[in-house]
Amino acid sequence: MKYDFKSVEKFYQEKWNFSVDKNSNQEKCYVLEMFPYPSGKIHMGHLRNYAIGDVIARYKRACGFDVLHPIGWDAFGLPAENAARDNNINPETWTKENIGNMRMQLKSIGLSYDWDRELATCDPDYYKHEQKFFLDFLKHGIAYRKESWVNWDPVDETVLANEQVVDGKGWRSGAIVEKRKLSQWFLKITDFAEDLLGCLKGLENWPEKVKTMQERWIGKSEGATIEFDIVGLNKKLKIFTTYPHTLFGASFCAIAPEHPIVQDIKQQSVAQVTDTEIQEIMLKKKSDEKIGVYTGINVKHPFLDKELPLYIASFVLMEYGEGAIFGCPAHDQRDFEFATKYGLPIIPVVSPFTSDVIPVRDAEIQYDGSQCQTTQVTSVEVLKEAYTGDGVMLNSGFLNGLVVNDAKETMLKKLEEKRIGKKTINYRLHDWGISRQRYWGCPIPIIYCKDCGTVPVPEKDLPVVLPTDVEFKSGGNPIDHHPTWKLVDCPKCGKQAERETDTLDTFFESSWYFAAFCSDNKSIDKAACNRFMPVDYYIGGIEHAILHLLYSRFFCRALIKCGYFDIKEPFSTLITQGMVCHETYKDENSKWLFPEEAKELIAQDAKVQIGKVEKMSKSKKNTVDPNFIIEKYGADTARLFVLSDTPPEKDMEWSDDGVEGCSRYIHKLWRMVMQLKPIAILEASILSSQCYDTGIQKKDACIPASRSGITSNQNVTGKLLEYRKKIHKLLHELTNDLEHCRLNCAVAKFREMTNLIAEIDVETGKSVIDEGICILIRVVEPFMPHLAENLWQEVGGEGMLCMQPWPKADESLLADDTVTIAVQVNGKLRTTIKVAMNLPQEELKKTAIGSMSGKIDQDKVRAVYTVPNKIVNIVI
Ligand code: ANZ
Ligand code: ZN
Repeated sequence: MKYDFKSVEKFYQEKWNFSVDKNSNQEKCYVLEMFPYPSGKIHMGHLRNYAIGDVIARYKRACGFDVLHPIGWDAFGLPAENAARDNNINPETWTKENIGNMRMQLKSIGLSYDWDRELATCDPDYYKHEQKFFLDFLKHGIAYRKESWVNWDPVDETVLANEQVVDGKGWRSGAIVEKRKLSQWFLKITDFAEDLLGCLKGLENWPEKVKTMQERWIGKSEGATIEFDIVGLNKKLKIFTTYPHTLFGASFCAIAPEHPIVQDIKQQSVAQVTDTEIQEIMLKKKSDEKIGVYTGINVKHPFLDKELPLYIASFVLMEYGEGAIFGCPAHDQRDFEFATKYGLPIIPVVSPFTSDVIPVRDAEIQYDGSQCQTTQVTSVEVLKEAYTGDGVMLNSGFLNGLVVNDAKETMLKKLEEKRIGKKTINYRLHDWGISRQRYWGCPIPIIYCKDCGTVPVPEKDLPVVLPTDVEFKSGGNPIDHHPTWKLVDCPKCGKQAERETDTLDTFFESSWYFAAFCSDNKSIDKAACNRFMPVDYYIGGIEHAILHLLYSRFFCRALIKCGYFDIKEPFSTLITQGMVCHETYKDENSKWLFPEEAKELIAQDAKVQIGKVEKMSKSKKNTVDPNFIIEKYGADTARLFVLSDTPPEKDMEWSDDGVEGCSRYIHKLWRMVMQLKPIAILEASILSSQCYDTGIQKKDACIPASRSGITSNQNVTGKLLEYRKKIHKLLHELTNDLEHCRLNCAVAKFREMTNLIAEIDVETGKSVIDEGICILIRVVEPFMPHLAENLWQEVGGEGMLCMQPWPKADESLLADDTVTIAVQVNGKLRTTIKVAMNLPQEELKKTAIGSMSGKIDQDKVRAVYTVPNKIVNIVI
């Protein structure tokens, strides 16, 4: 007798159908895993992600919810274009082939998807909707075009988003990123910054970590904008500061290399800065090294009779605030390092409360003596780093003696009085640049006409479809090189005009796919969205904690503004699953080895260096192919392993022993049920027919496990009763674990339940075994659906197990059977005792008196009163 997982798995995969019932009147539950990029092969991370989602979806279905659990493909993007270039294959062909392969692999895992709703973002049927959104965004002032500096990847020949630049290099190509100025399309996400920030609080079921990351990304700062006069240039320099109170400590000003004023400065005869120097500074932008160059120009201090040198500095970012700062080295670490490097004065203006020592760096202190009071200086010490904390103001004229907060207020008032500054709220978040100079993306539906300017493609002409006959060898943007595609008649004047050849950032597609899944036709359908949105459980990697989630939240707001629907927050519960990790191996020559290669070498006694446990990655070869595991042990084993020992949100380590263990458990469970089958079969069929008749609705419709027609169970006593109680307790706890997505804990519970059932005496415990097995088969189904379905059939269950309701533990079996009783003597509490619930009165009295032995004289007891299960009062 052996469990033939191969044929069983295949059988049920062909049989299952999980189409959502959109006309159902049951409560909905929308379970979604972040959709994959069709790279061609699933990896362990996918398997873990989808297994987690599938357990939740299957569990919710059993609880009576109308579950929407769809899957699709995030199908646009650069790899398809690279493959096209390298292998001379059309990106669409490449993508569709990959999708075909990955669909097969997903099906072999037994995931309960509604395959009818499958979508691929590269289909014109999908992207035509986003071209319409774009036009609507344009109408509502959410999309706009502006000239802007962009990160240019010279190898991939494309614009990169800031977060695609890692250490100054392109995330994919690794090439040093350059700065270029281009006309680009943007979405006004900044209009929604306050709301996106404010609503984070309401996302109670999101990990704190993710919310903090989003909060930092939005980066709200309160401060001031201050205008400085530029000496010799009839212009003002605007700066943004969060430390306006430190203005008296300013010893220089600095601007970003892209700052427009650089052009004016270069015209000046006193200017000292060259283009090469500016380029050099630009390249150092993302590095820790702070370099700069004095422009030869100074600015006037707003309150002191002195000039501050104006620098161009690498650490001043054009994208933030005003792209300009005043530097106060004593109280800002970046300024401190910069000042130390370029020999600029360091003037302390905040003295920590904790010391009467005023930190001063050598004798460099420079201030206007008439305005600054120095009497507080009691001793002098060399300053080693910036002090950014609270304290009392000094060296600061009208601010002296104030604490930091008051000094901020006072300074703000003064700036406003003098009309040289004002209170400002600044966000780190900037508008979302969506133009990409790539082929394999959604065309932006815009036409440029010499006479009419920028003309939106009329709605009736949508979709603007990508050309298929493109050539990738020459680099750059292939659509732009296409001989005819961009030539078009102007929709306004009819003269020849040109199409926009940029395509949309692929984050555009992933910002609304969850809404498209709600409707039958991949569009945004208000009624369908109202039925299924928001996503109740969204599961995916932490790498999407910022951009994808923020863009999706923004998109919902933008779509609301355009009248598409009413859902502001797309994801109720967010689960960010941890990574799958594996030991790493190298051979004698320090070349990475696959685990299989390492094993073989070790078997041959060859030298293998065993390295750290790290995230599975192709580059380190520490990967295990899920297909191989499924092939060898079956999908249920693969699923069970990635769900077993680690909470979903934690990193897990791959272990061959662990997989073997899961496989053994599956075979053991199968054998156990097969052996007990002759006992279980009759009663199980009673259970199943009862489930069917209950007309299940919503979660409270779960059938009580004990209402299974197994009347004899009501009379079991002694050891058998203990088993029943334990089984029901485990069921209760396991259900609770699933409610809180503690999937690994749930696994532990059903494994314990399996061991318990195996212990029960088959002669006397028939009915308890029967009930136990029925419960067990039902609760393992979300985890090991194939095995569970098979066992369900074997014990005579009717229909598909995955459609059966979730069992409900019998409350009466859960109750604790001991109670704590207060023992009083003459009405005063003296001790407590634990006794069996409903202990007969006489026994209770005896135990209570016994508990006081040595403390009271038993002969003197005059009376004993009891309140059942609560109090015993001894009167002496
Ligand atoms: C003067 C100052 C003195 C500052 C001091 C800090 C401490 P957060 O809090 O992140 O908003 N800053 C402003 N614009 C900048 C830019 N474009 N590039 C780089 N740095 C910039 O940071 C605000 C602070 O960052 C501002 O406050 C400014 O330096 C700097 F003792 O102004 B502060
Ligand atoms: Zn025209």
